[in-house]
Amino acid sequence: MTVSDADVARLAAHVHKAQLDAQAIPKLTNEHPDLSVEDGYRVQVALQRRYLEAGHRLVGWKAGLTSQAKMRQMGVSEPSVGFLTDRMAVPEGTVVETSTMVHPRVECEVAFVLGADLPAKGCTVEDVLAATAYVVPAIEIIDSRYEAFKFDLPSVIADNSSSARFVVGGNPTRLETVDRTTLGLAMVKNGELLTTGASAAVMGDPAAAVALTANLVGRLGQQLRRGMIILSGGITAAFPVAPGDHVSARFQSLGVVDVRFA
Ligand code: OOG
Ligand code: MG
Repeated sequence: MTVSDADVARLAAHVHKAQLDAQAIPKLTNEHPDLSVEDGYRVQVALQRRYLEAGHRLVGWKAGLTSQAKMRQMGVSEPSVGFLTDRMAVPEGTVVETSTMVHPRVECEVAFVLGADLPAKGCTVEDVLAATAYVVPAIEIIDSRYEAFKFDLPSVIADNSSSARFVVGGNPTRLETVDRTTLGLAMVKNGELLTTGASAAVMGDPAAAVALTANLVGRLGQQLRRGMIILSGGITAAFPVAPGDHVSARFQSLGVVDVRFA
């Protein structure tokens, strides 16, 4: 059964409402078992259009499921991408209201800020290195709109790869001054160490995840542009957060980024 344009529009409206209301819905493939990865992206593009029409601005993109830890946790074996808007960006120091999300989780990532456009096709790690102005440490706050945080690849793509909020902080750092494959990370919640990791967990080199994002976004007819921020994917598994929590990502060389929840 093919997924019509009318189905895509209806599914995008359904996911959009779940995002705005912070209400869990069944994953889309329950109702549309034939929903393909490509259909998932059709829904995501329609969802993006709805946000832009409501006045939100596109500020970047994220790679999802780029580490073994994330793939294992979510039971999905392929990366995905999602778009980032100005309203998802949380300034460091603000307190994030968990009640605006269904079941938020945090993950630590290396964020790339682009000083030049990336090619939409055939993008390589070398292209990413040449186009990156600097990197900063980031905490991504993800929130699946699906019941019990359970999904498959087409469904999670339709839900914008669980994008919800993101916080960047620390020290803007030139990429050539760090070893992209060994950068260490400690993730701390309420003063206690949750886990540790290294940047190599993301495809051996987070810049490879940015190149992959450029190519996937290119297939949507869009492009990673100068000035955009690109989240390269969670290094470790994601952890749930609750009101009162304080989470820090302490990155070797890149510094610390913090977020609090209410
Ligand atoms: C999908 C989004 C994954 C990452 O960094 O791997 C993601 C999910 O796990 O809900 O943002
Ligand atoms: Mg992420």
